[in-house]
Amino acid sequence: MILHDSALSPFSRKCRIMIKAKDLDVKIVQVGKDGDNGYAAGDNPLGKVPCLEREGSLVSLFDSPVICEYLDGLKDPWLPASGEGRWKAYRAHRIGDGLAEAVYNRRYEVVRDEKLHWPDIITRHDKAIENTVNYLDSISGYLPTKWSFGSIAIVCALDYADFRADHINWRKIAPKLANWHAELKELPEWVATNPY
Ligand SMILES: N[C@@H](CCC(=O)N[C@@H](CS)C(=O)NCC(=O)O)C(=O)O
Repeated sequence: MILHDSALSPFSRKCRIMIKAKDLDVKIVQVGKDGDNGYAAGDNPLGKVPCLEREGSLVSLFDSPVICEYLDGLKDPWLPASGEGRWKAYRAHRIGDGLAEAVYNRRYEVVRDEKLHWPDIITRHDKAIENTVNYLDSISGYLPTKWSFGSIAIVCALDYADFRADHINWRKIAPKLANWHAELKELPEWVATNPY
């Protein structure tokens, strides 16, 4: 299998953490931009990374939550098979991805020529980032201090916020979350996949 990847992408990094933590046989290939088509991300018509190319005649998989669920099922699943725990894990993963999306969308607003900035939407993204970090702080006591289906997304989003939205200074808003994050930062997969 091949993961079409871009090192800075928080969505791709979730997959890299999982591949490493589970020691899966997946080749990770860095892809570049393909002009107006987005990334040259293998068989993904959306032109986005990550994209997982599977062997044989099987179709490629995207977006990242689908890839993560597929990879997770290959070995020692982190995602509970059923019950409330499964929904909690999806929810935590989605909170992480939503945070990364807010940072990503903000970034694409502010890299434009300043005359084209839309202040209301920048504020909207900033609010989403702040509110989500605040919320995560309030539940940080329940977050597992190891990799899980939820924690990979949250950690990748927080690191991406450090990189692209450092004006928010999320550790100041969320000191308990910062302590939680500091524990996961020690894990070898964090160190090996950190691109920033
Ligand atoms: N919902 C998608 C988001 C993926 C995404 O937005 N990837 C960005 C890189 S961080 C990308 O490929 N952007 C290229 C583009 O849209 O042109 C997922 O979870 O996989």
